[in-house]
Amino acid sequence: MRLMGVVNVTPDSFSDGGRYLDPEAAISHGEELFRDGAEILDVGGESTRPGAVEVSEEEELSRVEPVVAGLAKTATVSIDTSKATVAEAALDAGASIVNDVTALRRDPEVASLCAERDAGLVLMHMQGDPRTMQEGPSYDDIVDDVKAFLAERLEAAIAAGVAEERIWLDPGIGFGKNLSHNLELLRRLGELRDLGRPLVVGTSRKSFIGKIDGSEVGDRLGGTIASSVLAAAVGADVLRVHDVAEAAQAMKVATVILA
Ligand code: HH2
Repeated sequence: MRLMGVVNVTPDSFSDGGRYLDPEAAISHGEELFRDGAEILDVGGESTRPGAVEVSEEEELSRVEPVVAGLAKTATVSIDTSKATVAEAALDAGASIVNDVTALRRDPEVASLCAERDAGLVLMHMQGDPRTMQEGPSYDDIVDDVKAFLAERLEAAIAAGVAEERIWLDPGIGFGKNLSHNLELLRRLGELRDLGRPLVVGTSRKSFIGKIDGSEVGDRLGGTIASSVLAAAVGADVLRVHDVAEAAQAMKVATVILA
């Protein structure tokens, strides 16, 4: 089990927007997450929360580049972007994984870039796009549909030259899903193991937790931990979290109990 710590260099991320917009603040936050147990630091310069506005390439680049450069000295860095230009600059600055929440649909060049540079690639499921994704999401069977999508995107990435062993898959908790979709995906996560690739799962502070207990975004640590530990128990390999110290402790205790 690996932890991916979230480093958002944005003014508007749903849970920590504006806190780490200054590169120095973002770097020291990432270093703290590394000390707390994050093996991977996921640096992002564009929010994907429902209704988020897109930022220009230049703006996104100027946010993430110094932070990637600063953190790549310490940890494995992934760049949370769906733009090949931003991904390329981040790889140049020392990142080694591209985390594309659009799974190559926004910019297919991301695949050839990862192939050329032998970079890791995270392909995530999302129904619709961040502007519209929460407007009545619907599926025949949430797990079968997500699985078919990820299988198709995995094939597309391989066809574009990305080595299969470099690809991780993510069901995209909260991306074009209602509460029962999110819960069913987490419950039946193990079915996605048939795809044969490591699974990344991000439940951290997400609104499905608030829908269960009415909690505000800053008060969802318990729900984050519960859902992360259960996701790990049913097959997640990488947990993408904001609160790395707490997730690391929870995982350590869960692992020792189950050993
Ligand atoms: N969730 C968010 C962003 N990127 N990437 C992957 N692979 N999986 C996720 O579940 C995922 C992701 C949303 O969280 P956050 O980065 O905190 O918010 P924002 O998009 O508002 O910056």
